[in-house]
Amino acid sequence: MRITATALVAFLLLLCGAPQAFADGAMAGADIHVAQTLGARELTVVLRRVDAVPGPLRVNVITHAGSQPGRLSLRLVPTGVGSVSGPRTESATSVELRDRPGSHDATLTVSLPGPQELVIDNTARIPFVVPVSVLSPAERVTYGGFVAAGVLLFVSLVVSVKARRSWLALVPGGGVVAALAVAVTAALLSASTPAPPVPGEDIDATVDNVLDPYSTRPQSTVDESRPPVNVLVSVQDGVELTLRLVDGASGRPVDDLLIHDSALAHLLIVPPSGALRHLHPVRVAPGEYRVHLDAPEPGYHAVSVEIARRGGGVQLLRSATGFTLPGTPRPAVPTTETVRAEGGSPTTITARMSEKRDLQPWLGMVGHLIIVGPLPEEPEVGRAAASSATWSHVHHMAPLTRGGAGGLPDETVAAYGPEVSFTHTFTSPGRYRAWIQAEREYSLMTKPVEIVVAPGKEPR
Ligand SMILES: [Cu+2]
Repeated sequence: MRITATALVAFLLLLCGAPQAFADGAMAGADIHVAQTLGARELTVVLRRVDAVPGPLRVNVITHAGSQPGRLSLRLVPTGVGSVSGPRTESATSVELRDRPGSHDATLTVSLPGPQELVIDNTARIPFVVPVSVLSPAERVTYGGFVAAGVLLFVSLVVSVKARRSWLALVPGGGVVAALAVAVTAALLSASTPAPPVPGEDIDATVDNVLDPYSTRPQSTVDESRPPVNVLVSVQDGVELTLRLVDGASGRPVDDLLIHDSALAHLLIVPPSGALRHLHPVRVAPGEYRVHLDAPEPGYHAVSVEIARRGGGVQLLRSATGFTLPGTPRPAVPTTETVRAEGGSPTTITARMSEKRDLQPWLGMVGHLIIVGPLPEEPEVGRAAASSATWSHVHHMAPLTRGGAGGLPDETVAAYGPEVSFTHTFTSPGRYRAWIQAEREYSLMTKPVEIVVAPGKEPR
């Protein structure tokens, strides 16, 4: 009897502690953060992890300072074709955006796993994949072990009550201990075994924004190289910018973008004044992205788009043409600070962006640094940027740490900074223009900096 009682206590203790042990393996999926410049609003849409299908998909829409209040419609459309079957039910809701910046919650229903699109305001279409929850072999053994231990525990209780010889209870009691040992070992191992492949991933190769952006799934299936992308820029009515991403080899629309650094596409526009615009165009159709330009400047604009293709790594595309809006260009905005650096060796650039630790993560990072240069002698910053040799996007040195549930902290966490620092190696001497970006009180701050790079040793 003593053995069974001890086993019972051990079993209960382990059962309580167990989910923690295999959380990494079993709970496939994490949150997806997507920045969207929708109309005049800059939104961050957070898709929370889906735990069960059919089940709820919680969505947070985070607005920023000065964002227009109003209603936003959300629609979840399953887009998968092929092996995933079931009723293809759309789910729709709307969210009322308040005057004050912050998070707004909505809940949609996922009817079946596989590729989906979240359609916002009938315009922006965010592709992502809800994985079918699959147990890894280690998790299967864990569950099996606990079930076996439970059954044997019951058997040993019955035996010890009914049987005349008490030593008979030792047989199932020993089984309980063995089953528990197997279950616990498997639970401990499951944290280090790779997650199983996500069924449905192969259904539609054009989307891979699985609700698990930090997964350690083997990359061997996606390491084929991708040809470069051409970005075609056009402007309608002087305010609506359309980007067409075209595959350099096939000429077809590029629709295999991954969400990287919390966006499908990071658009950087340098206008004549040099006041950088960092926007996140919405996907309106395969390979087609659109963004609204708020208070556009006249003159020539240099354009760059940062994307990540499935299996193709991050590409910083530069538009060969840029775009020009009619009118007389504004004079350049002076930079507030000049930093000196030496070519060929790593330079650390630090900026104080607040008085206290109240910076909020933006695009999954505390700070962003965009560098353009070396700039030729040219009064219009846009034209100078277009003919400069390098454009770079650098992140704050310390990455954000993941929370207990595996997700990154979102913008509601104002606990970082006040300093942001970046390390970059300049390859050529000359004058660069850089912009340091950080978020505070739901407002994006952009600090223009001049960097003067002296000739140094050649980088190896
Ligand atoms: Cu961006």
